Amino acid sequence: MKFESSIYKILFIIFLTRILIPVQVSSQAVPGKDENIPFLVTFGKEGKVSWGDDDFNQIFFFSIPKDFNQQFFIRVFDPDCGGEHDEIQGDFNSKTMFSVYGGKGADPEVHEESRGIDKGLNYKAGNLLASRVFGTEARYDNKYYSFGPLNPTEGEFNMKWNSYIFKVVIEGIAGDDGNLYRFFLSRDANSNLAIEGANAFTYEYTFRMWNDFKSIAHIYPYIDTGIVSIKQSNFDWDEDGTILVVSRYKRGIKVDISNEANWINSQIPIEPAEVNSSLDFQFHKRQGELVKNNNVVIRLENQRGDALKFYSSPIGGVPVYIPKTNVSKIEPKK
Ligand SMILES: [Ca+2]
Ligand SMILES: [Ca+2]
Ligand SMILES: [Ca+2]
Ligand SMILES: [Ca+2]
Repeated sequence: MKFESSIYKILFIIFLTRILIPVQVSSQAVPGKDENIPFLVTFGKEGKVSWGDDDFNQIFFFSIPKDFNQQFFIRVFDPDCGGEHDEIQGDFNSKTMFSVYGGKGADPEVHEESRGIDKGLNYKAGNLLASRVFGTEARYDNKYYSFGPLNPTEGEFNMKWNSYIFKVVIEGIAGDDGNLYRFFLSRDANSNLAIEGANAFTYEYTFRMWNDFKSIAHIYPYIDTGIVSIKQSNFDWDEDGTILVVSRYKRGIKVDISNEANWINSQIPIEPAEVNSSLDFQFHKRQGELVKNNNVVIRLENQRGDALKFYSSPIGGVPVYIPKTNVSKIEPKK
């Protein structure tokens, strides 16, 4: 019996390890685990904005904590545009350029142009560390390509976050098809091994919704000190259900939504209780007739017009609404 119980213990520990480790590892996936977004998307520049990408480029930032002193890799899943996952228009003819930048100019907190949201500014600021153009390539279809090895100190150091910042610019340089892809920030070239304390963020998010009714996508903007209101803008939502804002304070505020190839914006007040935490923007799909292959763009700015970041792993965790009625419920019984 004793022997049996120790076997069960070992099995139980293996079971726990299997469950716990992927949770930690997947936090380095971009889009992140809590976002429940299947893919990022970038169309070739000859495409139509009505397919859901307003500017044919996307910019993501990766932060590596200062105390991590090994080489790392930025892995791209399905970087090609063809075969599985991608959105065809006629024949597959899109070419997508992925470029990794570091050094002075890369950090968007210091260099505003690096954010890539003010048209005409040089979003390619920084040192080009690696670049590759992908067309239709069976070799990378449904597979990873790894940029690197990269040294953390090749990034631009950010004092506030005590991290090195890297930037990846994704451009649809030719064709009209949609390239769908994801990232994983890894310690290893050939597998997904998370870097503890690392994160990823963007200022303008262009992504694909799931092709079902039940999946809810999330993005998690961080509310920094001094923010009293924000303006959300969304593009080409195809009137696909509702976009809700949830926080510790908000049960779910509906925001104004776009339809076909238009930007719609609205203001959302921010309460002091929401500062220094993340908001949860929830994307709920319309029921009835399925809106297929819905690509959407979202961006936010604060009351001063500064863009807000969306983190793949929400800072402070996923916010949970605290109902005010609970306050009276926990009053002691008479
Ligand atoms: Ca593919
Ligand atoms: Ca095409
Ligand atoms: Ca792809
Ligand atoms: Ca759309």
